[in-house]
Amino acid sequence: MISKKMAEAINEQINKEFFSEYLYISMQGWLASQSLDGMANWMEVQSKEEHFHAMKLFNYLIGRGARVHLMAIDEPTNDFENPLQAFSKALEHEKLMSKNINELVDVAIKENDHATRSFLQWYVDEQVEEESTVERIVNMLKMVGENGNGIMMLDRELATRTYVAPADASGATGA
Ligand code: OFO
Repeated sequence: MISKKMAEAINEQINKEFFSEYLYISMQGWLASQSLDGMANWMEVQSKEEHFHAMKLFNYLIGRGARVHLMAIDEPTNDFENPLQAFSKALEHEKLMSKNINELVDVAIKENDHATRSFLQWYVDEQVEEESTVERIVNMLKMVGENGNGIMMLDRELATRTYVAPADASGATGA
């Protein structure tokens, strides 16, 4: 049986993952309002990944015999000055999520919960990938600056991203 402290910490992380989903949907909406449909698509896929992250934790808690306690989701930022600002905020957010995951691992270590420690490794690895993917986009946006052609080319590239449910579903439903 999972400890009360560990279950509470995972419940909080579920809320943070749902907030991430919400934040990326808000960025999707703003980018779509700027006719940057490729970037909006990228954010939509990102939001689905966050939904998966939340549900994977949700299913893990249930599998360990704990109760899931869903909490209110905070309102995300809805307006951005430009695509660079939106993606920079996404990068800042992913760095915060990496910190949250590390803190969750710290709880698992303190609670001597090897099963949760092992389960969380997937998130540790996922965060490394997420940070580097968003950082690449931020760097490209910095490179193109105000150049309309460059923005359009990047928008076209980001239109190709598709959502693929991770193979290691651990009982979570993908989308
Ligand atoms: Fe992109 O963060 Fe979830 O874990």
